[in-house]
Amino acid sequence: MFTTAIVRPPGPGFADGLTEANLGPPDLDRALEQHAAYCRALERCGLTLHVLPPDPAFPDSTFVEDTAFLRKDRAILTRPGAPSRQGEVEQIRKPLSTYFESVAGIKPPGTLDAGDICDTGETVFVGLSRRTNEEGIRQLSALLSREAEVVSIDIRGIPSLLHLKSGLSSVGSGRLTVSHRLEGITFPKRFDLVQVADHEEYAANNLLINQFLLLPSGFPQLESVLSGLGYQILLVDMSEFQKMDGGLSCLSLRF
Ligand code: CIR
Repeated sequence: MFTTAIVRPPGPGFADGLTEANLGPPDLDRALEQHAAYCRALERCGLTLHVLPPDPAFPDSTFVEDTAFLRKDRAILTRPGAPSRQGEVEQIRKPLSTYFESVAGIKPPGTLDAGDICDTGETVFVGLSRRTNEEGIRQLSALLSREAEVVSIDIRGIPSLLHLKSGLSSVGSGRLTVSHRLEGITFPKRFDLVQVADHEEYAANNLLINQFLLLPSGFPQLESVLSGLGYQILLVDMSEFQKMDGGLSCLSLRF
């Protein structure tokens, strides 16, 4: 069970963040409304929110998920691959230290964005991406060696896939939602794959929290498949975050 989430609303410079989405500039007021609705959905899942103040110095800092990987009783601070985002990590250390006794970290020359980490429990898939390098994955594997198998997936040659989780989510019980962009990847047979239609690929990033599955709104095909599988779905409008290459999961750190 998750009990808590760290979130950070977008700040005034939100539109200055990194993006290759080509969907036009985001509307900050709308992003703030969407963020507030996202927070309400997390609360509906039973989570208590720890809300950090927006930080104008870091336009991408609303995407808190990328700065840390959290598991049971341990936290691992990442080292984002984009230099403009590396300063976000120190700001997450303090709040995490209030919840976790052990806070480890990825060290140079390793880089790791937690958006590249898809945790299924015993197996942790990690994207070798334009943000996460081999050394970052090696350090993560060493830190997790006693508790999980780390499987690296090379996504560097896949266009328009920023992070592994932009195209892959674990929705519990060994089930994964998978974007067509990952079709060349072979997953271990024990996983049950739910393929996400090409025109709905953004929804391959979703979030299972306790009894609910948070899904971006506007993707009816996947919504119908997942509700048919018995998931209780909460829809969240993510349009302004999508414009900044952000997936639904990246707006929170859950534990
Ligand atoms: C970036 O390019 O770093 C941000 N604009 C978006 C990060 C999204 N992170 C995620 O989906 N985990």
